[in-house]
Amino acid sequence: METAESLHYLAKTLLGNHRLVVVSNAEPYVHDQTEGMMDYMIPPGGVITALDPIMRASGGIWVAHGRGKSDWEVTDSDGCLLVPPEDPQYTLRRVFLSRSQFRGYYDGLANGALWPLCHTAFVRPRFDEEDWASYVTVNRIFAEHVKKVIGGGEAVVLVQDYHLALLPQLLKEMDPRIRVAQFWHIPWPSWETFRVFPWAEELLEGLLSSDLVAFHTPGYCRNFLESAEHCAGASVDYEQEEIVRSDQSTHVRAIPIGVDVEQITRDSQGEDVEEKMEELKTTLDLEGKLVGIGLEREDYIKGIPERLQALDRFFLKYPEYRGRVVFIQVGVPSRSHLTPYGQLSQGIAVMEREINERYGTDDWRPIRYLRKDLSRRSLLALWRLADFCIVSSLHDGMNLVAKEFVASRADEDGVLLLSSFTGAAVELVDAIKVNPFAIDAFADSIKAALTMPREERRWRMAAMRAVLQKNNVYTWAADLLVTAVASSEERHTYAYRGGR
Ligand code: GDG
Repeated sequence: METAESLHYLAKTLLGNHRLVVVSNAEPYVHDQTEGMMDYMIPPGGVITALDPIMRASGGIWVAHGRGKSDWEVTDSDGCLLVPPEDPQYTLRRVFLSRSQFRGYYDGLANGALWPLCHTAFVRPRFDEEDWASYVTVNRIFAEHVKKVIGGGEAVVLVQDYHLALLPQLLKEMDPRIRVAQFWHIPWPSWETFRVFPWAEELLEGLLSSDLVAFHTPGYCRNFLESAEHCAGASVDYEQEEIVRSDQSTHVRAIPIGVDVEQITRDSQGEDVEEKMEELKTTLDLEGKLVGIGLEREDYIKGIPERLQALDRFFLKYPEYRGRVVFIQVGVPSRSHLTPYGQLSQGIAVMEREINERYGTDDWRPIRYLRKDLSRRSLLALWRLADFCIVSSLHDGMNLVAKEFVASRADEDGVLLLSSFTGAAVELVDAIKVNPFAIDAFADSIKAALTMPREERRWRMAAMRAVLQKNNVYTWAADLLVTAVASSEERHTYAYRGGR
């Protein structure tokens, strides 16, 4: 099992004289004022947790879009600052994007087209020429920044996610010696779905310039290999998971992201979390109740309406649980200015009200919906209070919430109901699998979770915790780095030999 320290050592040894550059849309530190004083926050999420230690180890450079209100007050004229702010160890270089560039590239192409295209959630992608033009422009802007930070030296560049698919090609065109790996955090669709994307070939061109393209699961890798074959006419070696075009080869690998299990286990047992649990029991009226939890960004891929439908069916079919079960749903507002997200939010509010009116009584409300971003401490407290946690995504690259819930349960109790359509389901085989589209069976699974004997809950949770310990977030970062370096070495040897 890797640790932050072993990763630190590995990064130093492996990188040698190479600069490490991470490029992502989201930045690891966001600056804003709190009560008139300069302050910053670390946005939640696995990518930052995983990559921050390698960056600290290598003293590398992280290039990301600066979105904080006070971001530009703390940077130098190149948009750079040293982070973490109290203990500077690496450079964050902020990319400035105009409002219209951001709207076209991020809201339009990334979240209005690629996000629904890659997830099977039956939301129609929106393809707009102007959004594509912004996407191309912004990818070029990012490439210029990376070029400046590398300054002609040797570098390993880890590109993150679907916002920056053209970056590998742009970087290789600037300097073929740059080693590039792309990690795609969301699913890759079947080639028959992907081929409707009007710029399918251009997007693949961009990605196939990488030495390595990595995904969370072997299924997404397979889809990507097939897309390269059918949509870009590449020659694919399925056994070696390698794509060959002219004199270049690209490795494709499944490198599933993990969480920092040790840290979450420690934090979740802290006194502050226990105090929070007591507070929540009172404020949410949970004393003597069976508690369920759901927690995510309000996104149509997360299956929140389907979950509410299943709870509705559960209270209808199993009236003996009325008055005894409280389901807490945390829905963090997300992308709410985009039409499908606004509609989702309104639909959820209606469902919540209807269920509470249908079954609720003067002293019992079945659904407690918290529409806000909670503190880490509150999240841990809620997971620990839960008798069951539901992750019912219609489709999800990995889903870190499922893993974090398991990591927070050092008591080896609590039941995870997990959608079969998440990347996490490939590893967490001891969760109760649910199909969020099959409402009646989903309702029965909630009943099964509530009646599961303690011994079964214990062995299932213990088995899932063992899986998480074996493949934690540092293992992910180490695998990504090792595979990126190995892939680029092979590609260079291959090009040197003039291809096959
Ligand atoms: C994408 C892919 C893939 C949530 N609410 C609050 C909060 N969170 C934290 C969770 C978790 C993170 O946000 C969400 O991560 P997920 O993986 O569940 O989902 P996406 O945002 O869709 O992430 C996904 C991931 O990339 C990584 O590759 O797993 O499939 O879609 O860490 O704990 N954190 C705080 N307050 C909240 O209210 N502090």
